[in-house]
Amino acid sequence: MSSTIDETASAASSGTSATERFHTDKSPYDAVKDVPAERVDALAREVLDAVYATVRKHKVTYDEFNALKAWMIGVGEDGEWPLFLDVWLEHVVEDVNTEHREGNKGSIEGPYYVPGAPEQGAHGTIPMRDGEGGTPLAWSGRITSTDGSALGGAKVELWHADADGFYSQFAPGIPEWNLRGSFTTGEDGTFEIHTIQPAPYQIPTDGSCGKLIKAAGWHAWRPAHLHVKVSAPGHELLTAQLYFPGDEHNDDDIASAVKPELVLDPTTHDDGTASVRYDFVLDPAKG
Ligand code: MBD
Ligand code: FE
Repeated sequence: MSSTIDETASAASSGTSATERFHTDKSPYDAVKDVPAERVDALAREVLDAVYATVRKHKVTYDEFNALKAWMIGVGEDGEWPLFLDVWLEHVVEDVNTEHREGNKGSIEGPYYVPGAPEQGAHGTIPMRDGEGGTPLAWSGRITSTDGSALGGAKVELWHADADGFYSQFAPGIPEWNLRGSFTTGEDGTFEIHTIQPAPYQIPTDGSCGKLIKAAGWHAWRPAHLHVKVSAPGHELLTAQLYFPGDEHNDDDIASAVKPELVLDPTTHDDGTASVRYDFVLDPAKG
């Protein structure tokens, strides 16, 4: 099973899917139109000033300048701008946008979210294949507001890689909604989700992001992680990831997206399954 997927999963397929996904979901051109000119001017100028300082400091050569041009052209051709930006830039954007929160602060979304995952109710099993690999995981939790009140009708959208590290809709050969589900809390704010533990994830190494990683002597790994979007009426949307203790990449995530409060504390049982409790606190929306 994993060898079939290995042969066909590629940077080109997951990069192109992520780029198409972005066009579908994020109305990127409207967003560009809506950024005020003063912000564009200040941000573009300061980023360029930082680049000029680096060029002068290191006396960048024409070979290096042309390597950069060729590489940037390649990132576009591979559809890997979403991957590049989510791996190397999103974590700091996420930080500054959630630092005011009293509830959960969250983590990056990454390139592989798809809206509209099938609804499973308050207690349910995420869509998965017969014999889906990986340790079965039962996750129960409760969603409250910062004042402690239970949030009934709150949503947990969960998506994650399979035990081989592949995401449905971005690697070929996996059912459309595999390991993607939406759960809605009962009146008391609780939910219980049955899924499997995902594997550590290596970002595609055969595309332009992989070229950068190889050329710089970095590694391509993210620790195993569960992605969630948690939402409730009148509250700020929480985008987060949850991690597993002891993963060797918790301390050197290529995407710099691990926070200690997001590491789960699961219990392993004699039958080889695991269970965990993890709750969310949402901030009321401002204004
Ligand atoms: C992922 O699965 C991911 O979560 C991020 C942030 C980047 C690449 C792949
Ligand atoms: Fe991910």
